[in-house]
Amino acid sequence: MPDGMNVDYDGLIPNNVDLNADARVKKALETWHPGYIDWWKDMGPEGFQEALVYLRTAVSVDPKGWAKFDYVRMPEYKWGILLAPRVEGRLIGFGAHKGEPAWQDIPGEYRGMLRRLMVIQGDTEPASVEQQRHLGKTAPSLYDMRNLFQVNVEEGRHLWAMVYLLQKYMGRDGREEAEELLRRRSGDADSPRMLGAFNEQTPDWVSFFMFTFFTDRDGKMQLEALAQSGFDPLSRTCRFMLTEEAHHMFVGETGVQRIIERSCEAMRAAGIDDPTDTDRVRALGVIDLPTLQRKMNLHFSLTLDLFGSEVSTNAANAYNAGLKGRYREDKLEDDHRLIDSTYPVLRCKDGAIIRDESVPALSALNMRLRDDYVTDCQGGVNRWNKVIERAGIPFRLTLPHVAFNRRIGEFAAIEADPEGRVLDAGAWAANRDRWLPTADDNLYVTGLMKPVDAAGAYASWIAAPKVGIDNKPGHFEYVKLWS
Ligand code: BYC
Ligand code: FE
Ligand code: FE
Repeated sequence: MPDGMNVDYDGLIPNNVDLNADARVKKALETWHPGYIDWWKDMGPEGFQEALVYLRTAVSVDPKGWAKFDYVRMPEYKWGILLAPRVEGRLIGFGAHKGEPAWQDIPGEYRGMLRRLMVIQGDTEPASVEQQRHLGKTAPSLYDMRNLFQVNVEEGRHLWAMVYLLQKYMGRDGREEAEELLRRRSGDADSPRMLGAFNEQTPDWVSFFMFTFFTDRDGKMQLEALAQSGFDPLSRTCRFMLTEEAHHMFVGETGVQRIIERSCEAMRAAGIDDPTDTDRVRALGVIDLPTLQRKMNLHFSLTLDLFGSEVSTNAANAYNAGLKGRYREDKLEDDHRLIDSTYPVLRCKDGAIIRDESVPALSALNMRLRDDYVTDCQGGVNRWNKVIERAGIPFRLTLPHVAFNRRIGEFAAIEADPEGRVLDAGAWAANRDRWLPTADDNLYVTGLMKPVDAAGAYASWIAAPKVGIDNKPGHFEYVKLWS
């Protein structure tokens, strides 16, 4: 078997990194573990710590069959350290060290940069669990509740993944950062999470599905970029995380799709031709499409901020150092150094949005990753629109312009409408409620969030999934609440 295929599943910390042979790191992780469990009990899914949840646990990194499904109490979930198998002879694929053997240890000069990347990545994982901790109480079905908890335990495992790297490769600094990751709290005034979107609330299930579609997709893009890393343990870690991330994206895309299906079906049954007749649509107990559009505008724009500034020396440095590549760097055909090339960047000049063709490609890497992200999002939106189209409803969801509602980067200082027209403050204030969720929208959506906990039953506003998890039948009890 190639290195890394054997998973030691019997110890306290399942792993395929031979922890037993690494007493120092094993001890550091075992010391960190109780604090993690305390954090999980305090900040993890509220009210469901005793429930038996039908979860998949990674027991192997073999692409065919890495997961085992079983009923587990979440605090007893086996959070393990799993890296994709080592590729013999792997070379650094980009930057100043292109063509050199991938590093198995941290190159001293890049310690600070790597530590920052790992800490930021690690910080988002527990943040999302904190943001979602109240949602179990209003789950629209046991199926959805189980998917929420699956996402939550895997985000917990992603924290473990970064903590392992910090503790193994960053010594004492790494152990301190690992403690800090358990100390910060999403939305806390004194000790918030590091990135903006991870301090926002996820107050209802529409937000949850939008978050897993849009924000977990930033996770996918960033992990893809880090999977290209010349620091091989980071690359292998991210490659395995990406296999889990696929499910998070599935939860988001199908969640929104099932909302759309249900809304369209109810509108048709009631003979409603105008999908913007919000009062009539809401009277049916389903979510009107304009509200979904506003929720989408919010989560898309919040997530775009996670790509950092369009023009960034941090991004250029990380690329040059061989630490963070482009999306699918290994599939791109160019010199992988980007010394003399440029990349077109949307910029804000004298209050107008222009396309600047002269930005050095190295400085434009955040913009490029964001462009790849927008393309990836558009694919999902097109699939949602197919559902609306098939139902014969005259409405289409659209991604707002990248300048809309931004707090980071070129457009932070201006206001723009969803078409990308720059607005003065008065025009923004007068129209904001057409584009972002209103107090009334939130009240309506919150009012729909009534728990449905009979096996096989679904809330009024969401369709049943086409197939069950692990091919289970429709009435399967995904969460045993009273055991
Ligand atoms: N909020 O050069 P700049 C996931 C700071 S999601 C607050 O423009 P850079 C997940 C920045 O730190 C993926 N501050 O940006 C999803 C810097 O400050 P310092 C998470 C921000 O560094 C769902 C200054 O502004 N992983 O996994 O090129 C559920 C100038 O920065 C923000 C990663 O992000 C912000 N939004 O790019 C669970 C990968 N943006 O250092 C999990 C690791 C920027 O000058 N992180 N700043 O004080 C990175 O690659 C980069 O740090 C970023 C920012 C892409 C985030
Ligand atoms: Fe994650
Ligand atoms: Fe995720």
